[in-house]
Amino acid sequence: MEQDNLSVVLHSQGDLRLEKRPVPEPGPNEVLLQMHSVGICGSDVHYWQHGRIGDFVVRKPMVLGHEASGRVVKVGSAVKHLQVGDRVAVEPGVPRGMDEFFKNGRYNLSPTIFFCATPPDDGNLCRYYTHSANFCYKLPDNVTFEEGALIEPLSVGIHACRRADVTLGSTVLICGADLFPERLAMAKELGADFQLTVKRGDGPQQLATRVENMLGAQPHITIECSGVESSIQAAIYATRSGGVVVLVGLGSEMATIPLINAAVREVDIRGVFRYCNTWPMAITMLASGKVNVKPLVTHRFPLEQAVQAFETTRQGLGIKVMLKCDQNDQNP
Ligand code: 572
Ligand code: ZN
Repeated sequence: MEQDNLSVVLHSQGDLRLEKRPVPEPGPNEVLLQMHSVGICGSDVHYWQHGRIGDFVVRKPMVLGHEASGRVVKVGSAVKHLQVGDRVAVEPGVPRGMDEFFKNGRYNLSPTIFFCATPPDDGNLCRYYTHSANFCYKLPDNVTFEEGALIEPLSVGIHACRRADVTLGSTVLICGADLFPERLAMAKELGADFQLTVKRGDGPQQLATRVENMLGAQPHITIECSGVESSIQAAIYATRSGGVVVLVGLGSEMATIPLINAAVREVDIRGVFRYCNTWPMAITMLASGKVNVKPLVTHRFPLEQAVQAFETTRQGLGIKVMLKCDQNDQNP
């Protein structure tokens, strides 16, 4: 095995380095992965630019990356369901303890969860990475490594839909792609039926009316992905009485929102924290061909050009920037 474990390491705010680290040994319940494709997330760029997200501060060097797929190159002694050569998608959040959240199936809420590239936990933007085998999912032959990496952001969408009780026939408003024409065009290409660009000066109630006029009725559900206060306000006003608003985008700690309007119309406001139990469904969705995430990848860079890739993401160019970690296989 090649011994170079080139890794993308954030030392402190603004100090992103490519450095060689030792190849790790898998523990009994772990697998060693040769990483193949790792997407850059907004949070990776945020840690690079600001050195923190809320209370999570980069205090020691941390490997970035949590949207990942790779190939099993070594299995721990107790691993039963994976073999050397298997292609897998990595679920980056691994619960550490059997607390009440773990026991009731909502392990994403466990306060002690390990999560790739959330300080102090290292991510997987590197050539070789060890991970809990239970949180590595074998990919079918017709699902590419890049689709495997995109299961992570897809999981955020699946979990948001579950939290909102989206079902057949639901009318859903998604707030968040509206200020970037390229993103809006992609949303349309991938299945959005209507789109609305927010105009400067549009108040939240006016926006809600524009949404209703466009759809012919108010949406049952709103998935708010921007975290912007005015967008959360519009989300509440726009949602049909008895409906649900889920908050995916996280903005500032405090927000002024029309809480009484929501209360008297029985509009439920629900939080979303990452995801849990989504990888098996995501794999089924991709393998069936019913969900197409491939067009989301607009840029690819070899791992050696990680800093350029991060700069591309920072500038908001394209949609998903993918890093290609395997020198011998740069395919999708
Ligand atoms: O793909 C998972 C993910 N989660 C994000 C951001 C980007 N990608 N979160 C936003 C930040 N929070 S946090 O609670 N935190 C830093 C742990 O503020 C987690 C979810
Ligand atoms: Zn992310």
